[in-house]
Amino acid sequence: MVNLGRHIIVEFYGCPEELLNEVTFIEQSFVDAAKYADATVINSTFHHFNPYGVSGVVVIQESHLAIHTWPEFGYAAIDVFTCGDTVDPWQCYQYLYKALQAGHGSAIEMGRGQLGLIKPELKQNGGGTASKAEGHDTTVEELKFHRNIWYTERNELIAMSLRHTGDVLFRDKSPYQKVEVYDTYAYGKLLTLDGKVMTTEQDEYVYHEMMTHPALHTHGAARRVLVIGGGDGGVVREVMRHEGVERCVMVEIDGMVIEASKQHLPTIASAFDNPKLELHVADGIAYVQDAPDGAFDVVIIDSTDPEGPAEGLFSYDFYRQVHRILAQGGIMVVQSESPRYEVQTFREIYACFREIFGHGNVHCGLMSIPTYPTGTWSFALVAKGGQHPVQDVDTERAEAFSHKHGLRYYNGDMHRAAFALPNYVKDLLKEPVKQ
Ligand code: SPD
Repeated sequence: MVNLGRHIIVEFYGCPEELLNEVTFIEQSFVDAAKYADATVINSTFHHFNPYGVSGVVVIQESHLAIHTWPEFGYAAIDVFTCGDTVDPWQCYQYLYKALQAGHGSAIEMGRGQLGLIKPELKQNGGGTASKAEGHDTTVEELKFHRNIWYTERNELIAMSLRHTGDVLFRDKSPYQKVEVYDTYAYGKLLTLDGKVMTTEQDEYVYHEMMTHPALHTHGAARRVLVIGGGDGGVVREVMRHEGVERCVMVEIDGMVIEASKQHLPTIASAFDNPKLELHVADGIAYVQDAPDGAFDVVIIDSTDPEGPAEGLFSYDFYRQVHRILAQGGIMVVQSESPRYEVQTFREIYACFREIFGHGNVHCGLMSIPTYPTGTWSFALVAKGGQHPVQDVDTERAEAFSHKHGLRYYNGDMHRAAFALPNYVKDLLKEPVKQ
């Protein structure tokens, strides 16, 4: 042996875009490639970057395999580095070439650590494994393989990551979006749509309680509730706690979200069998368009972010229709994004509501959701009839309700506190929106 290690720098072109964007697939392929070459896998760390790209490394007893992908270009940059002469990096190359379905691949090999140039005493080691070179006497049997795989949601400037087991509990593509469920270590099961966090078992209660109870308590006597979206069932579960509600209509465009949630998030999807629920797997925009004037006391819009299937739910025309189908004294609630993440969207949403419902009828509430980017998320409570969520609420009733149902976030104080806005949010809502 003339070198301590062998390093091959690999270029793969023409790989299928979907494969290069699947963090779990890439991680598994890399672990398998290492095993195929008879390497001993120590751990793996892989991140998916929403919307595009995977980065990761598999550390092996004999060094490492690493990758960064550009799915949109079908391109993967890979390097395989092995120490000693037990593992042939070209076997990893061959395995990965097939696994990633590369249309074209190229690689160069570099010998690393030329023995002729290094200290004579190290030369005696003849290369060997990393642990031997460092003088450790750890045996292969004592080493345990740890996977370190991360889901990441990000925009150009901000990212939020959750570590998960690496096993995908659910993955399918509906006509509308990609639906996935992962098992995260810190927040339990995670539902994502088109790669964005929708809900997790451990913090879902914040969102679902706040999307529901402030509106129903401000209204005080809602009998007819319409939920648009909300396919995981969390909002409907909360609506059903209100005994005065006689009819709850839910219109979700994507049946796959409902099915995945029933299967993997049963504590959230727990009210689908409630006889008061009228479930439509249909387009919410069309439903609202066809609904009669004044048909609902409360309308809750639990949508994804304003792109993909939810785009039409963030339009002036849609909210005009919602205004029409609300009874006088009715209330609309909308998840209104984050004042810290996609700030322009946040401001546009509120400007639109003010134009339709009138300035004094539009109220912004804040909630703390650790698994949504930045952790600060908002909901808009919009009244048709002048009710004020703080002045017109019976806080004692809200408090008793919270107690009775064992709620974990909403209570009388949180009802009022949610509408107390920091100055930076007040300023955002004051500024005219640039077109
Ligand atoms: N970026 C997250 C926006 C929240 C969308 N709704 C979540 C659905 C939970 N029922």
